[in-house]
Amino acid sequence: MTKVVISGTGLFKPSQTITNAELVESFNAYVDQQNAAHAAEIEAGERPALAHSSVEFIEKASGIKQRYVMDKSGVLDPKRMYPRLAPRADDELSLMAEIAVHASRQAMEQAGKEGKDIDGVICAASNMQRGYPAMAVEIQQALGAGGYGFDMNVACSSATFGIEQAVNAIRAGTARCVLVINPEITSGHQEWRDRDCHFIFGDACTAVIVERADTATSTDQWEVLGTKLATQFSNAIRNNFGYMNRCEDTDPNARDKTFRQEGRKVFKEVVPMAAAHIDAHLKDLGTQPSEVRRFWLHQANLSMNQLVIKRLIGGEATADIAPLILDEFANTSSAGSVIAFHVHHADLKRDDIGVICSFGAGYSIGSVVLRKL
Ligand code: CO8
Repeated sequence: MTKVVISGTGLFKPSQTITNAELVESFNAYVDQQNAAHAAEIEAGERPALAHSSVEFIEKASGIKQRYVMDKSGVLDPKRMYPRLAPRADDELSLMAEIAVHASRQAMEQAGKEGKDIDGVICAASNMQRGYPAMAVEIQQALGAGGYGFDMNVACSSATFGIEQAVNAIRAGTARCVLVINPEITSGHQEWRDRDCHFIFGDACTAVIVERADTATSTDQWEVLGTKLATQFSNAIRNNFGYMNRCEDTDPNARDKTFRQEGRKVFKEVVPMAAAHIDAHLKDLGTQPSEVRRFWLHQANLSMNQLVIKRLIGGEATADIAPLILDEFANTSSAGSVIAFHVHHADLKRDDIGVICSFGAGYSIGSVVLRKL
C-alpha cells in the first residue's frame, strides 16, 4: 500500500480576542436590557427572566479562558451579539477563503510545496460561507493548485474525515498531494445570546498537507498508520439553518437557526464513544493506548478530554499526554485537534506514535494514528 505522510501544517488565528470577563460583561448587559424591556411579562409570569453568566462557571465547566474572533465589536455589542463582517464583492476573495489561504501557505511552506504540487483541495468545516461555488475551488485557484477541490462538512470531525479522504485519494492513486483545510468562523453561527453556550466557540483555521511519502521533502514527516471514522445520528447538537428555511416560511433568526446543544447529554454520550473508538482503532493497528506518546484530542471541554484519557490509559491527562489549546482558543470545531497537533508535536521523537481524534455533532468521531518519521 502507498505510504502516506502528513508533511506540513498551518494555523491562522484572528488578531482579536475576547476574554471570559469581556464576554460575561456584555452578555450580562444584554440580559439586563432584555429583562428591563420585558419586565411586565416577567412580572406576570408570562416569560422567564434571563440569568447572568459568570466567568467562574465558564472556566470551571469548560476550561476555556478566551477565544479568537474575526470581529469582536459586534459580538460584544449587547444590542447585536454577533460579529459585524463587511460584505465582499463576488470578484474579491471571500473571508473564509482568505483565512484558508493564510493557513495553507504556512502548511505548504513547511512541506516545501508550491501550488502546482497540490492536486487535491478539501475544505472541511462546520459551516460554509455560501452554497456554491465550493469554497475549496476558490481556495484552489487562490493558491494556484491543480487537480480538484470539494467542500465537506462533518461538524467538529470535519478535519479527521477530510484527512481520511485525502489518504484514500492518495492510496487510490487519484491524487499525490492533498491540502485539507478547516476554516472555522464559528462566531457567525454561535448563539452569543444563550447563556448555556455563549462561551463555547472561537474562530481559527488549520491546514494540513497529506502526500505520498516518496514525494515528501519536509524535515517533519508523520506517517499515517491508519484512519478510522464513525457516525451515529443524534439531535443533541443541531443547527437547522439551511436553504429550505425560506420555503418553510420560518423565522431566519429563530433560535433553532444557530448552534444549540444539550451539553450534558453530549458530554455523557460522547466520552465513552470516543474512548472506545480510539481503543478499537489502536487495537486494529496492533498497538494500544499505553504505547501512544501523545493524544491530540478534540478541544471542546477540559473534563471531557480528561475522562477520555482516563478511560484509555487509566491515568491523568497531563499536558504532555493530551495537550490543551482550548483555554486559549475555545472550541474551534474541526480545527481544534489539528491546532493541538500543530502546536504540540515538535518535541516528539522518531517512531513516537500519536493520535489525532475529533468528536462532535452527528455524532461523529474520527481518529488518525501517526508515527513520527
Ligand atoms: N453561567 C453561569 N451558570 C450557567 C451558565 C453560565 N454561562 N450556563 C449554564 N449555567 C448553569 C445552568 O443553568 C445549570 O444550572 P442548574 O444546575 O441550576 O440547572 C448549571 O450551570 C450547570 O449547567 P450544565 O449542566 O449545562 O453545565 P455543564 O457542567 O454540563 O457544562 C458545558 C456545560 C460546558 C456545555 C458542557 O456540558 C460541555 O462542554 N459539554 C460537551 C459539549 C460538547 O462537546 N459539544 C460539542 C459541540 S461542538 C460541535 O459538535 C461542532 C458543532 C458545529 C460548530 C458550530 C459553531 C457555531
